[in-house]
Amino acid sequence: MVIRRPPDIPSSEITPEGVYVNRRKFIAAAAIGAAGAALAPRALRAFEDDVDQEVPARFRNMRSELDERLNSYRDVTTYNNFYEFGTDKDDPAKNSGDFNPRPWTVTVGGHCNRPGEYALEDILRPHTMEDRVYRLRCVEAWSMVIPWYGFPLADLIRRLEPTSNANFVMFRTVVRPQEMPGQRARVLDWPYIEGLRMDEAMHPLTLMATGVYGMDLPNQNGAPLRLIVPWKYGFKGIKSIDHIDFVEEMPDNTWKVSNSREYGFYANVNPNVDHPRWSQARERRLPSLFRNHETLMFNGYGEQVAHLYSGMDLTRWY
Ligand SMILES: Nc1nc2c(c(=O)[nH]1)N[C@H]1C(S)=C(S)[C@@H](COP(=O)(O)O)O[C@H]1N2
Ligand SMILES: [Mo]
Repeated sequence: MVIRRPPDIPSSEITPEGVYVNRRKFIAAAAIGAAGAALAPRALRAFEDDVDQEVPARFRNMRSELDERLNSYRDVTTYNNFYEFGTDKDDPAKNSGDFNPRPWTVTVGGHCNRPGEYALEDILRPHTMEDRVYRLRCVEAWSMVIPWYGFPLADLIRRLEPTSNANFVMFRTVVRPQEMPGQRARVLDWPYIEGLRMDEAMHPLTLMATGVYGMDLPNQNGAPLRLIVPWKYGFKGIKSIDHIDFVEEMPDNTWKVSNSREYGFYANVNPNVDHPRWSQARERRLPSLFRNHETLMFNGYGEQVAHLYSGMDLTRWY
């Protein structure tokens, strides 16, 4: 079922390289034209000669609910934010080869009836995996359309039986400086942490992702388990989760701790509230270099989620 290539085997040993690279170049040229290809951002261009992963056929004609085309597997897996592996967009793909997402344990704690240490398999086993095409809108004003693979966080939370004191859920990324070279520097406070209000966590759009394009998550995308909250800026989507805690008070989150003037807890995508240093009105849909898309309120998911914030001043709760 899983077609992912192990990170330690050079791709050239598995894929008929010439065939695939040529096909991909042809597709890219047909889609955006030679001039467009020449303008691809550096981090995407750097992998031009790398071999892409062949993706399952069901993705060939898949579009988002707004009829957007999907970003390529290569875009999704070579242009990343994952500061545990470095701060450049191509660092996570380049520097995550030594990261070992198996075996994996998730420690659950706080206000719930089922705390404990769960093997990843026990977390995943009862759940039915599905494809979910979501826009990912980074606070840095770029975006992609990505077919995640996973299950609703709500289903896991129900199994863990939070008590009435659980107002928020808090997540932590694993700490492994040996395998995560970015953690040897103090760029951020490690571990990376994130949180959701319980109603946000229980919302049916909120996903625990284990894969992308129907295959296991590559390390650079947060293997083996990461959060996706599609109406919020990308930084809420914490990667490589090894702790889940049910808490009473609003928890800290890494980017807010790092700079609370620029980043808040809610981080709802909002074209009307600018970042202090740049506008959030438009976004650059990769691989474009230009802000060629209008940013949509709640990243286009307003009909489903606006009610969660009725009566809240979103310029204050950014
Ligand atoms: N642990 C951890 N999770 C993280 C980050 C990070 O640096 N560390 N970066 C976040 C940011 S800013 C974004 S935009 C998304 C990017 O996810 P992707 O690389 O899978 O597209 O991951 C988020 N999750
Ligand atoms: Mo981001």
